[in-house]
Amino acid sequence: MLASCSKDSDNEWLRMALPKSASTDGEQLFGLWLGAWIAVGVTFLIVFTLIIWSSIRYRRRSDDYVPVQVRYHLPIEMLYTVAPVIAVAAFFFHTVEVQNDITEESKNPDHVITVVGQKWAWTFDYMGEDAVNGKDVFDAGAPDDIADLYLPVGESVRFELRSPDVIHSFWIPEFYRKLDVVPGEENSFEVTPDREGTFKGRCAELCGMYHSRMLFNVHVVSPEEYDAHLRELEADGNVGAPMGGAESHTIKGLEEAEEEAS
Ligand SMILES: [Cu+2]
Repeated sequence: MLASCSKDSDNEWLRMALPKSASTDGEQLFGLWLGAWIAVGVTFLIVFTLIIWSSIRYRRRSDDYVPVQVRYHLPIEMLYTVAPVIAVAAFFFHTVEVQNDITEESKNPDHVITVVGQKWAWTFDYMGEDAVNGKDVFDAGAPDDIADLYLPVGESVRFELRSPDVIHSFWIPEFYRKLDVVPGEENSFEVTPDREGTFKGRCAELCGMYHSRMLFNVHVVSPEEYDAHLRELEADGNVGAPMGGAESHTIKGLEEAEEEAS
């Protein structure tokens, strides 16, 4: 509660702990989130009021008085069987509706970025139309030097998720989206960032010893800055399409730590 008073918190509590959205899916996903909280709140109030009311109204008032014992009350039993089914059906309906909408992928997104999650860092490969002078460029992170993901504001991006080792999960909280990165599977999703800013990305699947170091920075910038960044990557020699930076597989002190642990 106190943390929510901080200037940085930006009234997060008003959004029920969600960060401020940075993608065009935000409104719809937030509607689902808020609707679920309202439904849960209303259900809680009704149930809690009934519990309090009935335990006061029908309490045992003296030692020689036993309240009326009710059993096999068909209407009540019907109610508490049918009501949860209706509630779950409503949640299910709205979830599927929003899910179908946001997981739909366009044939030609403005950008396609291959995201490689490997123990314990991320690599971002900018390919296809984003190639600089015909060459794909990339940004490979390492646990002690996390990668930067650049995205142009207002343009659609498809992330193609790849893992050479174990299951990771690609999560950018401000996009309200995360998806598992599964070895051998080709998971993908699309977003259109709608607000410039710098955000934190994380791995959301406990993937091993240095899972907590699997961070990355997300920079949503103007299309001009985006192009400039890709040219910078090319100038720095980050050219080609590696399936993960080789240095990401080795961590200083890892072998010693593993020996110690075994
Ligand atoms: Cu991971």
